[in-house]
Amino acid sequence: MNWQQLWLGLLLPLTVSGWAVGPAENDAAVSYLLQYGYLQKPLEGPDDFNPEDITEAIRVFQEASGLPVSGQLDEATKVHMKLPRCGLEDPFNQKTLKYLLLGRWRKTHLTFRILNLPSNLSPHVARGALLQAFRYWSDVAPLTFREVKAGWADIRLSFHGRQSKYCSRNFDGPGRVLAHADIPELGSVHFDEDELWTEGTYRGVNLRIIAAHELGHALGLGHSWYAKALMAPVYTGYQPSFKLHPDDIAGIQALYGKKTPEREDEEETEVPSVAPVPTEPSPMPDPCSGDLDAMLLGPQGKTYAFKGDYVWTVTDSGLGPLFRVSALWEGLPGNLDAAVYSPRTQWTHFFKGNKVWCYINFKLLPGFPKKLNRVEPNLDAALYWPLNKKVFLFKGSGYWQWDELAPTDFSNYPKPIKKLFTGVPDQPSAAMSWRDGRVYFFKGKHYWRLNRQLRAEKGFPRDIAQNWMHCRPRTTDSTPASGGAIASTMGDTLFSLPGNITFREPK
Ligand SMILES: [Ca+2]
Ligand SMILES: [Ca+2]
Ligand SMILES: [Zn+2]
Ligand SMILES: [Zn+2]
Repeated sequence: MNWQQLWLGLLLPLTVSGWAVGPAENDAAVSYLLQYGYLQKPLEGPDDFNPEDITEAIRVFQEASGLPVSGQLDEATKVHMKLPRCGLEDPFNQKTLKYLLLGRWRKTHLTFRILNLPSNLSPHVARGALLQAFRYWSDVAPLTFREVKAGWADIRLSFHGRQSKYCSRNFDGPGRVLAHADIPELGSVHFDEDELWTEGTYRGVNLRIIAAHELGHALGLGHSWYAKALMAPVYTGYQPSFKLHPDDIAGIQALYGKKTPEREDEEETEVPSVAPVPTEPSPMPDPCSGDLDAMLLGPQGKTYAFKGDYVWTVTDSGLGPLFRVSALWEGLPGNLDAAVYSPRTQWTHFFKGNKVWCYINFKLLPGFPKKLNRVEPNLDAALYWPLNKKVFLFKGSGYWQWDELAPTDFSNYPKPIKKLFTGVPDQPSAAMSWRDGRVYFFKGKHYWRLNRQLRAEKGFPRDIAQNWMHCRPRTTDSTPASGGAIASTMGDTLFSLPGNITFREPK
């Protein structure tokens, strides 16, 4: 028996009054309840819905929508299900009925990039609406948002149609779903290109209000029970004097705290919120450039890539956001020479100039940084080799082998890299042993994979950007024009959004 028969056969007797809808409408209602998280598909059995669950789902939906609670698919409920809304689910906070928190950025100074603009609104007006959307949140919480016109940004706004190569969620043409966004710390905010985006009029869909709602998600808020809240799932239309609802404000302040007067002064100066370092940060690197200072297979098997003042994680499905190095490892400078984690000791060593830092997880061990004195300063790279449980340090054409737990006689070092590692370049920019038990060397835009005999495998070097950083091959016209011009191609092409592109593990 399929669910439709179940619905008609079992639910009908429970909902006799006013039940004059056809199967197509039931169908639409159930898929709505499923899509927005009111109804869960049972794990086993195809589409085997319990009619009581459907009634309960309708009841919750009616309550959340401020409708008379009947548990029946009445006219008001059907109309409400057709209202334009956000594409995200409604897993409301059923305990407190307050705002729901979905995640949080570990920093409060965020960058954003507008990758393209809607075609029916003047770029100037559209940009103004998007910038104001950020302002609603930065007015009530100690958050700052800085626009970047190129390279990586924490929050990336773009418009796409029914399908996008760069997004796993489809849009549905004009009406219904208007936009969707990722929760922290992913940062994608997408608008349905097929809507009539407007500003300052009751016609169409107000870009500013929808953008503010989606930014709420991007900052970590879920949907609110309060129909008047910005974070309510349904779009209630243009409001000339739009303001955040107290529930929206309470939600964002639960995540990031209240905006204090002192912090207000800082807003323009972009002071890093965590572990300020005295120097200005270097520009955010583009992970797709392929250039690296260091690579690290850290605790819990996490892969970190370092460049300049920034570090990001590399996963099978995409890249994590870029963090200041000092935001993760307190007291650690950027522009590192080398990094290595040893599962044997749990120590992570970082090298820069003539200094070495040692952390366990993200905690600096007492007495560090220390001066490097038995190996040369300005190392190129470092790796841990699980087969002999030693740390290897590289500089120029030479290497040192170091036992972390025993006094090491370095008098025979450095030895030529080529004596132990075959087919790899001198002066690597980074090196590591990875989860697959292989050793990797990185230099410039290329990397080499070594077999267990430490010999570079056939088919290498390969491209770091494509195989590690999830970047698509660059084309000359893939960067959107800056200055508010409408870009015809999605700037997203330079970045693969997590979850959308299958990771080709380096072979
Ligand atoms: Ca739509
Ligand atoms: Ca290096
Ligand atoms: Zn939403
Ligand atoms: Zn999308």
